[in-house]
Amino acid sequence: MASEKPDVLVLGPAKPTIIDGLSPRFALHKANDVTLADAMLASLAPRLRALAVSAPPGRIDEAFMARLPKLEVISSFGVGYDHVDAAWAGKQGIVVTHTPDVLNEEVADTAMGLLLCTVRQFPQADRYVRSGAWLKKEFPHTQTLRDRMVGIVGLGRIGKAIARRLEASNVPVAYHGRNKQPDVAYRYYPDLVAMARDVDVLLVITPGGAATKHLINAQVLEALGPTGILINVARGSVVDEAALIEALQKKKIYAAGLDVFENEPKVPQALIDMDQVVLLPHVGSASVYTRRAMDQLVVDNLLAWADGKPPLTPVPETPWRGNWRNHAN
Ligand code: NAP
Ligand code: 8YV
Repeated sequence: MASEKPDVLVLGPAKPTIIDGLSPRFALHKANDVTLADAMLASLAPRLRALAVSAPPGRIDEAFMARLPKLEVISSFGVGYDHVDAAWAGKQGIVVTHTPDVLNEEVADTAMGLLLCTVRQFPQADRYVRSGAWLKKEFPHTQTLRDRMVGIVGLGRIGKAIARRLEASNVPVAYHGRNKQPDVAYRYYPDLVAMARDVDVLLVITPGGAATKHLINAQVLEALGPTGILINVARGSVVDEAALIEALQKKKIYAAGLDVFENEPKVPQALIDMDQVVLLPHVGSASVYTRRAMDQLVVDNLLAWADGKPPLTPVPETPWRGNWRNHAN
């Protein structure tokens, strides 16, 4: 029997902040991924108007959304929403929301940590102490940030938070994106290969998806050169992983620090085997504090929807047009 409360399908793990925040107002239905949601859709689809995505649960594509004729809102966890076909949703009047800004500082901290670990080899130094090698000789001296310029690929909300940290560390910054930003003093490179040639570190923090797929390819890595370092905190899809492995193996670049991978959580053995690579398991935003703020924003966007108010953080492809599709309040 249909409940008085509006139905919400929660796709992904049942996180306490999301479940506790939504339960008082909504009748929740939970499925860990889109495949498991399948079985529920037969009965839910005709009346379901809202999805909460608590972690990327597989692709929320046209085929999935088209089965939900009443769908009005998808409140998705994470600033990146490459798992949702937002362009298609926008054309149907479905609003997609995400969780920008609340994670900027955390991800920027992670990017700086990963950069320092890669340049100064802190994980390798930690392993050195634990293995007892220090008892025999001093840890070899490392590369430094002192003589390096960093080229940020994607100077958006998070990119700017990273740039501020680099400025505070007296590290010169340049950036590449599709557009020159009028209020930004860092040098702009419309040509990514030209920037790769001029800088010593490429730090990638663009969105994922088709538009950025393999933006960092063999040519860019070649231009970065044998002393160059690649840091990727964006999406695995942005870097051609096979080309990166080859560039590292053939010493065409010096080192890499990676938080994201093409086929997560699978990391190619070739990367695991290389000592000049620092690997993190996609932990850019993964502190208890920041993840809670992201979860809360998932909740708050749905509460806004339930109250007939504008979404707090819609994605650009689904801008607020003044009313919710099918809304009856
Ligand atoms: P944002 O504010 O939208 O910034 C994205 C930047 O990328 C913009 O400066 C944009 O500049 C540039 N860009 C977009 N498409 C591009 C393209 N095709 N080629 C070159 N540059 C392009 O996004 P944000 O909030 O900073 O987040 C950025 C991304 O970081 C997310 O989408 C997500 O994929 C990733 N992320 C990863 C983690 C993690 O845990 N590792 C955590 C959070 C976010 P133009 O428009 O001028 O091109
Ligand atoms: C999350 C992220 O780790 O916000 C993003 O785009 O990549 C991260 O903050 C990711 O959404 C977890 O699935």
